[in-house]
Amino acid sequence: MYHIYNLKAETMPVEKLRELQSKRLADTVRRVYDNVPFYRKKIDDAGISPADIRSIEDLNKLPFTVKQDLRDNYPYGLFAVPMEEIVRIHASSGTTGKQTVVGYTKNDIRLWGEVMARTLGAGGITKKDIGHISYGYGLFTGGLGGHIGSETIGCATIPASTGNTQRQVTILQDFKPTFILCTPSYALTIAEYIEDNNIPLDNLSLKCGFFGAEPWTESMRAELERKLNLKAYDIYGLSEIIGPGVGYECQEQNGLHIAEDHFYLEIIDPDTGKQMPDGQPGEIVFTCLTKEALPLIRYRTRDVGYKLPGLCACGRTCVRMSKPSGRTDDMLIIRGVNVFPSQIETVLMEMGGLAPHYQLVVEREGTLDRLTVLVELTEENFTSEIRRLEEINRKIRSEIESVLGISVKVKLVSPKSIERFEGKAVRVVDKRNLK
Ligand code: DLL
Repeated sequence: MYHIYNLKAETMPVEKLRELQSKRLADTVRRVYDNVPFYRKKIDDAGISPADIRSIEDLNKLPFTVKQDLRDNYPYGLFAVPMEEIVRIHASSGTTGKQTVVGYTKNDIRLWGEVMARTLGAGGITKKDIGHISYGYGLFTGGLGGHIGSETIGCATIPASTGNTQRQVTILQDFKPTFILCTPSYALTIAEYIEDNNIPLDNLSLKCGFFGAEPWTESMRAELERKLNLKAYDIYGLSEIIGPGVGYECQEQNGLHIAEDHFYLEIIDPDTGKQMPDGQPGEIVFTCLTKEALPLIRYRTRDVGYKLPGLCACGRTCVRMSKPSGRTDDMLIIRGVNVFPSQIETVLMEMGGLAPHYQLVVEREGTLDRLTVLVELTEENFTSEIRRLEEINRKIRSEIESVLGISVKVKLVSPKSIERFEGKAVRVVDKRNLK
């Protein structure tokens, strides 16, 4: 049996859903036009008026919003309500420039609780469960987002936050949480600690984990499920839209259901802005249909994914999206070839016998880009025998080269030498200084 937190909303007939989205879109556009000078100007410049937006089909008449727009209006310029209505501020720090600042009204916080409760509910969580939240608490939305979902369902909620893996593992053993939330890379660190300290998996009571905030592959899922003896669900979201809770997997583990009564999904060709057909990858774009404080219109996420065709066996009617394969700005262009770190992760994990820790270093030699893949050996295959090491190196190189179609350098490093991350992992070190 599939567990569904909000049966009415999540299984609404598609026609009714479109009606609801249409009404909500028209309301939102009117609201941003009246309250956000930036949107008023953008809509005027596009030669349209809020009255032209009557149905969700009219969405493509509206201009896109990009991250730079948030920066240009830093910190509060895109808020659609007066500051006295704001009850929470979060921010996400990108790799460049100022933080992206986001705000929530009381209703937005309630909405966050609702969509995060749907997310956890989709993994079968009920109020009888105990939740261990190991995303960072703070300006990052992971910790408090997971927290509010768990409390909204009525679970006993442990605000463990990140760090101090030994203490995390003690809590896992003693407090007996039945589900955990953290980044997939931190889940691996926890799994590694458990393995290194010979802690029997029977000491843990975890049924499932909700992993997200960074891209991860199906092979990583298999690894986490095996090492932690749980079901690993992908969860997706971004601060600008609400935080975690935008997309979530159900027990089918086949695509992320989008809470599209609140966040409307489009997949576009990043060059032309045109809609991509189902199944074809492109840039993920969201429109907030009910947010009060920061209702972004056609926000270009720079994440890459595609819509899955057809309905899911679980009965939810909302659209499903693929696991995001990466960000357009994480995508490396090496000698003209597009490379996502996730492609390399898949190769390494499918080869077996390698630690799931890796890093990509990009350098420029003269006019040529060189990609070096640092791969961590496990204790089992760590050896001083040069011939054996060369053999492993050659095998990894040829696998990666056949998938990417470009030559790469592979550097084997000793076990545990690649940095471990408590939050989002840093997979790419780009030393090219492109700007
Ligand atoms: O990472 C919100 C979040 C917290 C999602 C906890 C899931 C769990 P930001 O810090 O604003 O918000 O970063 C958003 O992270 O645009 C993606 O590039 C990436 N991302 C988030 N979830 C996934 C995922 C949070 N499941 C950015 N798969 C997004 C791949 C993800 N990338």
